[in-house]
Amino acid sequence: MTLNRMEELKCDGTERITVDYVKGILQPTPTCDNWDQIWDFQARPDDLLICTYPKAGTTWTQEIVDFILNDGDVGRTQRAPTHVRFPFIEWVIPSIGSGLEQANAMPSPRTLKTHLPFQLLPPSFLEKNCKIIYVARNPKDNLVSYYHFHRMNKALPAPGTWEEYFESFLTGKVCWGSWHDHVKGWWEARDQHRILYLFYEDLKMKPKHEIRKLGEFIGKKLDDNVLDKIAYHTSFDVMKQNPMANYSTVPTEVMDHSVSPFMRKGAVGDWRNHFTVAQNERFDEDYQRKMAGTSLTFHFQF
Ligand code: PPS
Repeated sequence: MTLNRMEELKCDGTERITVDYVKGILQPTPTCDNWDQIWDFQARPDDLLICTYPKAGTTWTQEIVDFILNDGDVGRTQRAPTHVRFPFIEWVIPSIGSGLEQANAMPSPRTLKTHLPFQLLPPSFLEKNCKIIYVARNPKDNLVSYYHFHRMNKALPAPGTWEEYFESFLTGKVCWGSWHDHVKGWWEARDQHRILYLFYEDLKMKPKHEIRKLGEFIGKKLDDNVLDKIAYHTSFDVMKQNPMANYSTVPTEVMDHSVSPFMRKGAVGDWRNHFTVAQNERFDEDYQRKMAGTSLTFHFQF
């Protein structure tokens, strides 16, 4: 199966999107077609950017950040769906619009989202010294979540079988490229820029501690009442029921939650329900090789 220009079809609601490469990184074709404008994106000094490899806990972090910025006010965080509150700068769905247009029209201070690897981050974010929050998730759960997301989201190519997708992920032949390169690239950059590097598993294990850390980075002191409120409203079960945070407002022709809900399991260790013993061994051997020499470590289960 070749992923490049796999289907010469637009995402018009019935067919899958096509993919192509930007500087060696696989991207949806509309992103490739708009790459010059995305690269030239003009950040503003008070922009707050949330950056992740896809399915690492972006939406969860966006919800927490919005709650912090709005002092725990539920009504204000429910003013619009996540993708409106946080323009996704490299995202273009021909039938819906582009994150770039949305971001350019947004008044400051802006909250933005990207999945770009560090080397593809529009340079303006670093030139303007913007605050960036990076969230990483252990790759086994990240892979499983991404696989199910491909199944339900027509704005990504069809994943193929589980076995095929497993290989695509390991070889980095998925949109936004290799997980290993992504997490390492941002990890190495964190000390040179205003980057807060967080982990999905920490958010899960000690949510209030991580929410407080986010508050400090953003510059908001949170009292215990607000902290409790944010932890409650950003828990998996509550977010799953919140139409402004669970992507149910996206047309079914793009995201079909009956195939797999966006808010699927929200767990650490679900990979054990998917990986065979042989796949796990192959994954671990590949992981040791690709992650050798980095100080990054992950929790794969509790
Ligand atoms: S995306 O499409 O890249 O923006 O997706 P992203 O938001 O990064 O990842 C979606 C996964 O995060 C889970 N999620 C949560 N887990 C725990 N707690 C909360 N509050 C929460 N919100 C979202 C979501 O369920 C997806 O993971 P899986 O494993 O598929 O359930």
